[in-house]
Amino acid sequence: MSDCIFCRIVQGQAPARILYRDDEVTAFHDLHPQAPVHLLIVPNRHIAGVAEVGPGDEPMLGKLFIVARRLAEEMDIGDGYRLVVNSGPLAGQSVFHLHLHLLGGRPFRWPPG
Ligand code: DGP
Repeated sequence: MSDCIFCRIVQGQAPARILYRDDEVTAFHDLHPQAPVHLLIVPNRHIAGVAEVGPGDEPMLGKLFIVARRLAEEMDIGDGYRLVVNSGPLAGQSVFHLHLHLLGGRPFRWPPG
């Protein structure tokens, strides 16, 4: 989708600090980091969010987690990190292209705000 910022990043049409890319997913630094490490892992194909995932998406969804785990180790935060998916505006989703936040490098509280 040409008006989707994450599609534009995936397609190399918008700048981002990309850390990982394959034929299914792309990972890059969040523009507004909420922790010393704050990465976003996104499917290359446009999917607006969790509400749109369905049968057939299992490999891609699994890949998001495998890439997150690998990047957490590479970023030296493997001892403790948080994975977040905001689904819908009420939960704070602001970019409507599915993404997994990988946050680390500081302690996190529970419950989240
Ligand atoms: P969410 O609120 O869960 O939809 O998270 C969207 C995240 O995307 C938010 O942490 C900020 C980040 N973000 C928004 N626009 C850009 C952008 O143009 N580039 C990058 N790298 N991150 C962005």
